[in-house]
Amino acid sequence: MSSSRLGRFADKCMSADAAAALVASGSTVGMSGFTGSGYPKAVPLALAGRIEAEHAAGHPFKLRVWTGASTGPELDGALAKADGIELRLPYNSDPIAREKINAGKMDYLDMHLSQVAPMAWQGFLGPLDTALIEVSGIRADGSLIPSSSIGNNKTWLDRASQVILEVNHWQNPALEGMHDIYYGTALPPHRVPIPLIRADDRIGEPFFRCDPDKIVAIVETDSPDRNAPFTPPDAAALGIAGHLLEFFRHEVARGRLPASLLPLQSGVGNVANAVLTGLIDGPFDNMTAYTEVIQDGMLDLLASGRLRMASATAFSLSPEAAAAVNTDMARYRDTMILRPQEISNHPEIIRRLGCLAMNGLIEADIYGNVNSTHVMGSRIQNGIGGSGDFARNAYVSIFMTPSTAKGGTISAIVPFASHVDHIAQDVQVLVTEQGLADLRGLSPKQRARLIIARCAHPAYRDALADYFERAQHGAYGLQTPMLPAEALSWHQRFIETGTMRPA
Ligand code: 0RQ
Repeated sequence: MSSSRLGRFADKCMSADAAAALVASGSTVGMSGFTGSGYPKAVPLALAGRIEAEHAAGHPFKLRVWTGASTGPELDGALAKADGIELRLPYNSDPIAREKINAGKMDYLDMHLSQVAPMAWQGFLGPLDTALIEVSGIRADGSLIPSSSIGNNKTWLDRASQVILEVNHWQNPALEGMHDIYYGTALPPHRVPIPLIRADDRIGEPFFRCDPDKIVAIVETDSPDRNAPFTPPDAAALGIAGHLLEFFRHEVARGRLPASLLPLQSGVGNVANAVLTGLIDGPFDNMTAYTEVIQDGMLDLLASGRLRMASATAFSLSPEAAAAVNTDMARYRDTMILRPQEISNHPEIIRRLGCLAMNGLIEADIYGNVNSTHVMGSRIQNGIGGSGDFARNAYVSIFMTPSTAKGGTISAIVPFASHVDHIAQDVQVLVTEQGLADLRGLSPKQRARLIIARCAHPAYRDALADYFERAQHGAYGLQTPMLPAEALSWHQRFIETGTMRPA
């Protein structure tokens, strides 16, 4: 394997096992990785092997693992399977880790992605012992060429006591120059405005700075990023995309959006992908994206010429699209910018640019509160991710979902959300394959009527209308009507039923 990407640090080169031996039990490791791209692929596997061996010998061994967002099976899956994670932040979508979290075997801090780096600097998360970062190369001057995601890498490199680098030869050298690492953030009272006025502004430098004295190991790898393939859009996804395109057309016709729209933000998943693909056939040109992840649909939109450029913090591509981009990186490089997630998701910038935020959900209630994270109120699915950063600050905050889940047996529209991530004020447009509800300027009761009529599946519409009707005429038919099951506070239940007793 060529060592030309190792700069002057070739003597720090070692095996993944030797690097894993430098990580102490009980320590905190800040790893690279964001939605299946740019995560370290060899050292976490070696750590998992070491942890299993320690456990077999009767020695406890756990780590606190911080990343950008979700990663790949070689990191979250392997470490969770080995029962090696004491605490995980800020986002997870790995199925093994999800089971351990819900079983109470792993603590999980589900955070707004824009707040992770500032909170690390504020010190609330505790000290960071090791930064374990995938890069695509090391330059002669010691600066680091980032990989296919940026996430929190800048902060981990700055904050950690020691640094382990994985140099991944699979990543295309043409990635060099695509990144924009901004070093101007500070904590109050020293914060200044972030000088990013348009989605394609470059405000930083293309490389990470790194104190050479902190680098204790370099491990060479040659492994692809791993993301799940996208399934072709189904009828529900196409229906949602159709309603949304009609909405955008209408907003342009009314003069409320420019003809090139405003910078797009799109969440992950098949519905989001279908919407992006749908925009290829729409009338909008010269579009931009200011978002977290560049997924397949975004790439197709760039290739079509409809999208002029995309700013994000990571790729989130299917294996086929990742291979295609990797082969043709020089062509894509000038139309994409990858930034730290504290910038890609920064509330100040999202508000200034006026992003059009489009995110998925688990359930929405008839008043427009959205649950993005917890199935039946207590079981974590993934996490809030960047949806809160964008929903609160967007120009138009859109949530989209098929109207039913689990083969039609569950309505995605419910009387009251079992867990609320996004309050009604942060949910301006709700779309299902049934239709679109524009909730801007509407009171709770007006919202309820529109959501039931436009978004609910016909199989659940009557039951929801019946709930709303009875709630309006019941004891809790107030500003936000509810039946007693939802309306009674803990105190009232205690008093009225006597079923909740203090210990
Ligand atoms: O479960 O995989 O077991 O079948 O939830 O649902 O329909 O595949 O939809 O991939 O768009 O995910 C909210 C999870 C939607 C996602 C969520 C079950 C369903 C399935 C997934 P199975 P679908 P999607 C940018 C922004 C938060 C983070 C975010 C998400 C599984 O969009 O994680 O927005 N959002 N980040 O069956 C029971 C319901 C259900 C349900 C869905 N009502 N009841 N199960 N499911 N609705 C990205 C980042 O921040 C990185």
